[in-house]
Amino acid sequence: MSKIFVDACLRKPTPYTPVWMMRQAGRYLPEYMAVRKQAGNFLNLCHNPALAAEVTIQPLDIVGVDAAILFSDILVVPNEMGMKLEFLAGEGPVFEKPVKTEADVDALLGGEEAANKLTYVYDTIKLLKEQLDARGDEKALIGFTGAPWTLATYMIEGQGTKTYNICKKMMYSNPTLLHKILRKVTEVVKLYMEKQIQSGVDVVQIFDSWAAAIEPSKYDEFSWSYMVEIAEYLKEKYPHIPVIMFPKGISAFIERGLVYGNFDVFGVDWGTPMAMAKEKLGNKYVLQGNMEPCRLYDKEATTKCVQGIQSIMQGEGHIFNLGHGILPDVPVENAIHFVKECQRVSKK
Ligand code: 1CP
Repeated sequence: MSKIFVDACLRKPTPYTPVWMMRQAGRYLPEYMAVRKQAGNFLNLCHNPALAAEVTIQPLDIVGVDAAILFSDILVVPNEMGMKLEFLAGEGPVFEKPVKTEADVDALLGGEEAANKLTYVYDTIKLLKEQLDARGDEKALIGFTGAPWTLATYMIEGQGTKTYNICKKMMYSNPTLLHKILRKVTEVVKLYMEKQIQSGVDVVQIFDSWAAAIEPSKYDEFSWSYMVEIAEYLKEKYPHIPVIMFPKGISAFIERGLVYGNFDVFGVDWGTPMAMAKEKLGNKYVLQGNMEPCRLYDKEATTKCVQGIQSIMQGEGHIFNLGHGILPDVPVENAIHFVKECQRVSKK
């Protein structure tokens, strides 16, 4: 039996349109909170393969999604390149010493040396593969990375930012230094994704969550070209593994920068009309998305949106998802409702 999610990524026929949710393993689930408490904190949870595997599987059983996404975080990569990282309660990730100079970049571990430090991620994947195979329900496992640009925003700013002023100052006044950072991260990410594939993930997704921070004329240069390079490296070596690209917030220039590249699925954010994405990209890529995550607060609003997306995509070249991550205060029963509705309205 083949996995419905993998089939959909490769545009093969499926009995219904598969569905998963970005950030599906997380704080809206009381079961997740219990395991995080047991781990002590978020990073300990990422470092503990048995517990990370447990929370990866939770949404399969509780919410009924068709694919599991590896439980980890995009920021383990710069962390293992040598940047000390903490997740502060209520504030999010903080790097103790942001990258400011060429010497700071040179001091970071690169390539194999950094990728080899992420053994706890590969161990989690191996454990998950065993557990998913034993279940026999053919749910796929998605591996992931942050895009080099999105990772660089945290490395340069030291934390989440609303203005991106420190990295944009670098973009315009010292682009060579920004490229040096992006190049070093790209080389680690290529090997990191390759090792995730070798450990057993079925599909990989590249999250460019902060794509919209870059002005359209600079997007290719500072983000998309690096993402495409990673995708092409992986597709050349592992053509059977689908690659999903998720550049969030670029609907204004979706067709310009994004009609090339060797990958399989394009993640559509909630600000992009699905009909427009279909018209511009639907012949080339399977589209994933794109319900506005806050619709999950209301079941009727959810059903309406799911029906609307279905009427556009009609079960062809589509994967249901949210247009960004689920928020922590969404009732679990509403998430279950979303998943059931996607599976119901698309049933062939
Ligand atoms: O308190 C907690 O338990 C930590 C909350 C949390 C969780 C559950 C963080 C902190 N990361 C995660 C897990 C996570 N992060 C996953 C797991 C799998 C799943 O989706 O279920 C994934 C794929 C990520 C990816 C991630 N981390 C992204 C890209 C996706 C997106 O949502 O745009 C980003 C930007 C991060 C950074 C991050 N991690 C955590 C926080 C609070 C942040 C900062 C977000 C910000 O700057 O606004």
